[in-house]
Amino acid sequence: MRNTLWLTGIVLGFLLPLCPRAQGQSDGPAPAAAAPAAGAQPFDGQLFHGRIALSHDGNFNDEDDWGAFPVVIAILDAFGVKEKLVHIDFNNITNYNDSRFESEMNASVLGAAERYRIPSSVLKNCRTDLAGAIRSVTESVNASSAEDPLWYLLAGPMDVPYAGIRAADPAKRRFVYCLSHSVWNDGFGRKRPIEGCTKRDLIGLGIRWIQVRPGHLLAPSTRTSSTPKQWAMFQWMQDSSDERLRWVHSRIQAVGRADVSDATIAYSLLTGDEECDPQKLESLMEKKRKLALPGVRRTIRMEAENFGALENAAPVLAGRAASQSLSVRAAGASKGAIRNRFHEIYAARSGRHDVGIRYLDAGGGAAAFALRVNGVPQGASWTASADDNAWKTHTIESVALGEGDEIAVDITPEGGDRGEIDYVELQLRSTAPGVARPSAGPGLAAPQAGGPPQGSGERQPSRY
Ligand SMILES: [Ca+2]
Ligand SMILES: [Ca+2]
Ligand SMILES: [Ca+2]
Repeated sequence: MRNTLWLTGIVLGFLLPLCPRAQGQSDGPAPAAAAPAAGAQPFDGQLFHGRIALSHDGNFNDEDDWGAFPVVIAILDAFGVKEKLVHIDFNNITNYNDSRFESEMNASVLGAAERYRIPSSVLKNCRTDLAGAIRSVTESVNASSAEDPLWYLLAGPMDVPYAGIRAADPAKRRFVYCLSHSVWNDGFGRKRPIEGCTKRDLIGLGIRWIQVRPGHLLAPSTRTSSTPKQWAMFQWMQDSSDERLRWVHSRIQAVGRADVSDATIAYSLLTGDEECDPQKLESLMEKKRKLALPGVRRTIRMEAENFGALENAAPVLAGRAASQSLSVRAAGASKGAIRNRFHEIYAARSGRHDVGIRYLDAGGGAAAFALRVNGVPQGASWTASADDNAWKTHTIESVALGEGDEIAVDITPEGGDRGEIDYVELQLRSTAPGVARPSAGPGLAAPQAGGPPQGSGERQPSRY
């Protein structure tokens, strides 16, 4: 075992470039100004815009991908977009391996590919052909354009995606959207047995990062088991007349608990709904109900730690107190800022938003904050002067914001209060009149242009 690990380490040393350890001090240039406007609307209920790539572990640490991977493929099948798959890397924990985990993951991937007719040419097993997996990522990125973006669903650690994207043409990377839901996969969080790249490393390469909420509703379980009542939420799958779904259920059972939270990324990509649950999967896969189009998302949370440029500011592991467990703090006593281009999926391309900035009022000083859009100050600046060490939201109402605009928050530390931001959350008030929206397909709800937006239901911001 030790020899195997040692050998693996040698091989990986050649294949995987070292990640820069700069945790956001200055992550390269801000994302490019030009925006492929259509790229922000991946799916209109009928047509999918671009190509899909998947990244999964499953060979170490956690069994969940054995069940989640087949569910992802079943979701893509149910939406009729599985032909858009161009790349799948799996078993992608590169510096450790458990051979029992590896063979279970192989069974899930190969079994899903056979049942759902996924061509073997897109399957890249990182255990047997790591170089080929990385090359496939690079080729998928290089084939990207505004007309044909790549949607890369990251359900494992960042190392293989990083290696593949880093080797790709820098000019193509902005047509790549990386979606992730897990702090652990993102390279942060509680004790990780593996060390590797973080999402900051990927963001530094110039891709567009889309943070998906964790997907707890798809994981009715503890870390090791589910109760009979929790398993019952997936009973419809075991009882299905579709042999494929019964097999998917058997793969979830192999995990030992009902945790398919990785699948929340695919559901979110195709619906704009970040709160998938077993009932919604049943409606989609078993009852085959047409879903309402997401229209325009009313609430969009942009994590501070995902901003393209962190100037004199760095991510801080803040635990449960912060959304996605991370916040951003000025790196020293001098002024800092976070800046990002607005490229979120299913967002209004132009509209007015109430912009809420979640910040910590740390003791020992009154840090000051200010919001700018395209360099223009929005509302008045404010200070964290109560010194009660509480997280608060400062809202600036009715800010005009469109696709590609640059959102910035300036941070001015004072004394012991360095100025700390968790996220920037947008609440849509109205879309701009005359904004073109895609037309609805048969049986789908038509999204509205102008006036109050349609949506898949207002989602209250939640702590997670
Ligand atoms: Ca995973
Ligand atoms: Ca303070
Ligand atoms: Ca955060």
